Amino acid sequence: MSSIETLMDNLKIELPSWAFGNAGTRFKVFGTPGTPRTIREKIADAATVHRLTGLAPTVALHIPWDEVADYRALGAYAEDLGVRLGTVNSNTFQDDDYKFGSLTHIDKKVREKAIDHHLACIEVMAETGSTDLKIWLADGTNYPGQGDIRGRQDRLAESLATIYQHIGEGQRLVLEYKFFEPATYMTDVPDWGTAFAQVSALGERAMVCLDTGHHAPGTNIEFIVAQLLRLRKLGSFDFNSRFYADDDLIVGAADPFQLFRILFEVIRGGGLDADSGVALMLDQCHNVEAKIPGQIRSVLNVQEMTARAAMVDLDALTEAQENGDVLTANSVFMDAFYTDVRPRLARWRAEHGLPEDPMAAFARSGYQRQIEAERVGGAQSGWGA
Ligand code: AOS
Ligand code: ZN
Ligand code: ZN
Repeated sequence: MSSIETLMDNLKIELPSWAFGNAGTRFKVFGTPGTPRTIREKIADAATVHRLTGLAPTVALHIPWDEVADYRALGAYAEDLGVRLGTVNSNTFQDDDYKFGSLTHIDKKVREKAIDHHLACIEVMAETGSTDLKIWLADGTNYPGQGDIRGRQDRLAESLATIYQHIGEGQRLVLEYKFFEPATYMTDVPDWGTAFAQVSALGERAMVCLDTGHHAPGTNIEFIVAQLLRLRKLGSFDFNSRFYADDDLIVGAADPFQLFRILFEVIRGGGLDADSGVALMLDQCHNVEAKIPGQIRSVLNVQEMTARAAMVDLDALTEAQENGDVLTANSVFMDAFYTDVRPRLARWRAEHGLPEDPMAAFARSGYQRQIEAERVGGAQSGWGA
């Protein structure tokens, strides 16, 4: 493993545009002063996170939430602020036509509409220079017998194949899985195995997205990480944390040790190597906490756990594993987890012209006061709509 500082130099975390909008639950969306009204304002907030942390050079878009007339101009605007546009996320879950599914729908016309939406997203990618099309589907059924499970898989495969034909050189289709919600009996892409089977049938440029909030409680997520990396099909992460459902809380907030274990497997599997192609993205909403500091905290949490994971003494670990020395192996692992890397990361930031404490620097910057004065009537993230 390379030195921690080199790892930090190369660590890039993509921010979701929707994290900066108002979000909520089905009970209430709380408005926040200073919330962005446009995608440009969301990008400005994301650029602020990058300026203070040096960790977040790209922003993911969600279409149509972030739809604009001129994507090239949007890309140029982002670059002026020091960031670039990243993954394009499709949306086939907020249209009446998709009540019974989108890419899996029994009606060919609805499937074609959903496919066309993805082709439009690929056109956006050509304008923005984005490499990844990320697909999360709300498709599924609520009652046993409601749909033909097998038929829906077959239609999904067919629809994905049509979309994949339009994925250009240097672009990727990334399929996200989730075992529940909004469908309650079954979802059409419930698990990594289904996502893997579907993308494997497409080709080399189709990959799996692992959202850390999309598994049953108790699932060993780091095992899935190791397996997908082994199979060269781990395209990206949607990082967040959860206590109960798909809570989309700040990554590392609920279970820092789980994040450590995941990042250890990412490093172990070459997922942070320059050519790995594993995109680290956040997929979070900030319902009650401040959004920009929420994103700053999130990228710092990923950075901190990456550094701790990189501190595992691999020689000592391998020796203990080979000797069947269970307790030594475990304590080598835990020693790294318990190491406080914060002073070392503060030094890394100082050496890179960044504030040693980005949270405090944001609080001091006056940025929040300025946006509260300038922005009146902030927009919902798509989730709060
Ligand atoms: C939904 O639960 C998924 O996590 C999605 O990834 C997401 O929140 C967004 O639609 C981005 O695709
Ligand atoms: Zn997600
Ligand atoms: Zn989710």
